[in-house]
This record gives sequence, C-alpha cells and structure tokens, in this order.
Amino acid sequence: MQERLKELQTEALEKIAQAADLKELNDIRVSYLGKKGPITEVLKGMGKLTAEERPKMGALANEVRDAISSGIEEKHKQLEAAAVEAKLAGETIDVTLPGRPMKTGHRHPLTNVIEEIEDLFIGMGYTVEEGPEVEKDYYNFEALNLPKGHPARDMQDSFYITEEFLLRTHTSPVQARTMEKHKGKGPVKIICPGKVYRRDNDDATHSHQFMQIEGLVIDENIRMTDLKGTLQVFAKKMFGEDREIRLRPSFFPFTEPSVEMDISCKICSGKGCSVCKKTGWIEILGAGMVHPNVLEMAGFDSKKYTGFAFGMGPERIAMLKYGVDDIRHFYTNDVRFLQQFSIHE
Ligand code: FA5
Repeated sequence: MQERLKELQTEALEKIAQAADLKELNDIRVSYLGKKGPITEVLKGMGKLTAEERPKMGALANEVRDAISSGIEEKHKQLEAAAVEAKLAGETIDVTLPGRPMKTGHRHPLTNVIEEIEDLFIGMGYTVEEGPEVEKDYYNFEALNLPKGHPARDMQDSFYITEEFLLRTHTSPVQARTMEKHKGKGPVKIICPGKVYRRDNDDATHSHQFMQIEGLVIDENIRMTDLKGTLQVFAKKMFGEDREIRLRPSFFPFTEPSVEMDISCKICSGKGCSVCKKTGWIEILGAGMVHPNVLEMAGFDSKKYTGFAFGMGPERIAMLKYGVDDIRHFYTNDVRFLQQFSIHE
C-alpha cells in the first residue's frame, strides 16, 4: 500500500510536469485527487491494516495528496504566467506604424467671411457691438424714422411675435440702440454683425434668415465722401483690386441720401447669369448718410453731428468671394459643400 501510494505520487508528478495547458492540469487534479481517484481507491484497503499501521498510512496518504496539490499549484502558476506572456507577445504594438488620420471639423465659410470683415473694420478703428434678435418694433422701425403705418415698412416683410416685438429684419436697430447709449455724444464708430429674419421667398440670392453686418460712424464733419472711401477700401480688400464696384442711388427712410453698392459678378465675370439676374452685378449692401431725424431721435444734435451707415449681407459677399451660385448652400449643411472650405482655416 505504501509503495502504491509512492508510485501514484511519482506518476502524478510526472504527468503534472508534462501538462501542456490549464485544462490538462485540471484533468490531472480531478483524476488523482477526486473522490473516485486512485488514492481514495488505495485507502479503501486501510481496513486490513493493524491499528498501529493505520495512522501511519493515513499520514502518508495526506503527504502524497499534499505533494500532488503543491505540484499542481506550482504548475498552475507556471502555465498562467506562460499564457500571459503568450498573450502579450501576440498583442505587441508596432509603434512605428503610421497613425490613422482623424477627420476634424472646421469653421463654416460664413463665419470665416464675417471674421474677415470684422478684422478689416477693426483695423480701421471700429468696435464690434451686438443687439437682440427678438427686437422691439421701436428700435427696428420707429427709431429709424419708420413710424407705425409708414409704407416703407413693407420693404422688409417681418415676423412679428407680439404687437411690440418682432424678429429683427435688419441689424440697423443696433445703430439706434448704440446711439441712444452714447446720449448725444460722438464719436461713434461701430460694426454690428448678426442674424436677421424676413418673410422673403428663398431663391438663389434670398434666404428668410440671413446675416447682416451694420456699420455706423457719427462725428463732426462726416461726409458722403467718407462713406464712399470706406466702402471702396472695404471692397478692394475683400474682393481684390480688379473687382469693380458701383454705387446706385437708393432709398432708406433712415439715411438721406441713400445708395446701394453692387459688385461685379464673379460667377459670370459680368456677362450675366442666373445669380446676378442677367445684370452682371450683385447688390451687397445698402448705405447712406444718417437721416437727421434718426440722429435727433437718439439725442444727437444734427447741426453738430453727421454720420454714415451701411448694412451688408455676408452671404452675398461669400458667394462673390468663393463663386458660390446659390445662397441656400450655406444653410443646407451638405458636407461635400462645406468641406471645400477647410483650407481656409
Ligand atoms: C437694409 O437692411 C438696411 N438696413 C441697410 C442699411 C443700413 C442701409 C444702414 C442704410 C444704412 P437691405 O434690405 O437692402 O437694407 O439689405 C441689406 C443687404 O442685406 C442687401 O444688400 C443684401 O446683401 C442683404 N440681403 C437683403 N435681403 C436678403 C435676403 N433675403 N437674403 C440674403 N441677403 C439679403
């Protein structure tokens, strides 16, 4: 019995040493140490031993079990470590591989154009002002020499929210608000970019929501020639020396005299296309000398102070600058269109 137990120990330890993986090791554990294993089988013969021999044999059986268990435990550790090593070796990262390029976003072409215009005017000494998009009828119309019922209100079809409030139809109310803040004291030299809303039917050059940038200069001795010079500098810097501009007489209730400025169409080089409505020109801004009524309403002495104002459409400017043939491209968020402007970052 003693010898059989020793044999079993040697046999088991040999098998343990040869075990190739954790599963095989577990099978050895079950077959040698399980209830139906050979050690239990041998110990069934204990009944035949003397009272003296029995405890010795019991102790030996325990020693054999312990030796097999520790052998299994030791091998278990080795196999586990080998498995981790194999896994690590299989997952080695090649740090020399080139990285996968990530697609990054970029600024919207309109944001680029607006910032370019802002920078240009800031360079000429202007500061940037902002005003609310939900505006009082008073600032959108009345303070700009457009009392209730004035027929020129129809020039800008509006979205009213209540009788008193509407979505501003232009950025000119920021002029009125800024003049009021100055309490009759010049100079004022501001630009105001922002969104505006009109019940216009959308087409190649019209959108119901679009951007405007307003400009306002008030001081003593400001003349029409100052306005013309400013617009010429702006147009040349924005579109290049070779693009033509023209000023046409126009009408705005808040300026007198009033003009509109057109730029020669880049899409057809002035020959006439659907974007310029066959005229060869695209209107980009309205402007004029601030009407004395507007100055007086805001508390300025119109005998001492004069000023000019302009309001331009950055979408139209972006269309001319980049040769975009439909204003709706800026608002439909087609990435194929927008991606073309990533180089302007
Ligand atoms: C005005 O809105 C005046 N407030 C501009 C002004 C300011 C005149 C200060 C005098 C002094 P007008 O409605 O023409 O004017 O619009 C000005 C510019 O906004 C246009 O030249 C055009 O570039 C742009 N614009 C007008 N309507 C639309 C539209 N529906 N979609 C896109 N751009 C538009």
